Amino acid sequence: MTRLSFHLDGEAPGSQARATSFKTLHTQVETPLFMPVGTQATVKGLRVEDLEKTGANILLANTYHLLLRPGPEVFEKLGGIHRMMNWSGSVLTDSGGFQIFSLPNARTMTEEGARFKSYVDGRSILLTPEKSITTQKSIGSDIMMVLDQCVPSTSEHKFAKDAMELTHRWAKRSLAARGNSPQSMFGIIQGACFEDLRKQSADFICDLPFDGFAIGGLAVGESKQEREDFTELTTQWMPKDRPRYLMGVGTPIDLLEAVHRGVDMFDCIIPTAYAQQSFAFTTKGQLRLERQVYKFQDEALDPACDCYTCKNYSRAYIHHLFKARENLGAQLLSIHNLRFYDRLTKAMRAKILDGSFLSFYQEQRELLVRRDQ
Ligand code: PRF
Ligand code: ZN
Repeated sequence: MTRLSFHLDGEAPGSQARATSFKTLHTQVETPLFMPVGTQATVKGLRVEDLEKTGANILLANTYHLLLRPGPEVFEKLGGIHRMMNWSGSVLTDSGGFQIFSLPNARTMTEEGARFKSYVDGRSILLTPEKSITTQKSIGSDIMMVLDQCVPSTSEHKFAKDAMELTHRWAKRSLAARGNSPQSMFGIIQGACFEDLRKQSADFICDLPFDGFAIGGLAVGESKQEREDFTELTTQWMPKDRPRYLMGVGTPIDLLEAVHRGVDMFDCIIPTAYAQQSFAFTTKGQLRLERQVYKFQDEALDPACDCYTCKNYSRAYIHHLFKARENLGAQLLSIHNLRFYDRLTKAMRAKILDGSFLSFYQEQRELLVRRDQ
């Protein structure tokens, strides 16, 4: 059934954490896995060479943005996103469901799809489940996501239920639109912060022949505790024999908590977006390089890190770049942060496989939330 040759490599005693592996059209993937966000078919400021060195395996690109510009015809003409961006790893395309939800301007949702105005040229666009999938086929991603309706976590029951039911009907239409494409497709569970809806959605979506399953509609306004509780609730209703992906999450501590609750895959703008604001994640907590304390510090961001930035540059130099408003500062921090996320997920995998994940989890829970004073 699945196009991914999925394998469950190990489970952690005393935890829901798992190590899994599967194969996309381009790569062999091992989880836990973090996918850097390359919305516009580029991870901001990084060359593919830099990205490869961070250990990234799958990049996330956005159907919504790429549909509006450059458009599916360009991907078709140039032989798909991998060739166009010179990326030999895998690509997962998000469907546009989340972008529609976050649109500042008015959009109208109907049974048919979502209608909105293009931010590129003001044209009115109707994004249907079928249109999202045909666009993802043109882009040529390894993993396609179904079009869903994400609602705020604070939504009322009736509103969340209607959105969830629409998401279910759209999931079926997305599957039908896949045809015999060799690209994989993941379903998305919605249901906001209601236990009955999450259960209904997990049952409905996980009953369909998807290659993997995502938890959507979290990290959209609920507390950290709620997010963790709903993650744990939802994973228990998901099949063990396919990948589980928590969309749009999160900080290093969020990843640790979600892996402990049975999640395999993540994407988030945090490592690259925080880099723009001078934040670096390290094995000893978070640093904010803009701060004066770094002015004379000749050491690496994280002496335990093997990234290009840590091997070649001091905290003092990066501090200077931020003070001088030079782009290189954020680029160097993006490289470091992505390498940090990659090393964290690989460390979790090693600990799951050698049976020591639970003690690693307890130790890292303290370390990951520290900040520079
Ligand atoms: N749906 C889709 N993409 C997403 C989300 C969702 O619910 C989220 C929620 N955190 C992030 N990205 N399609
Ligand atoms: Zn580093």
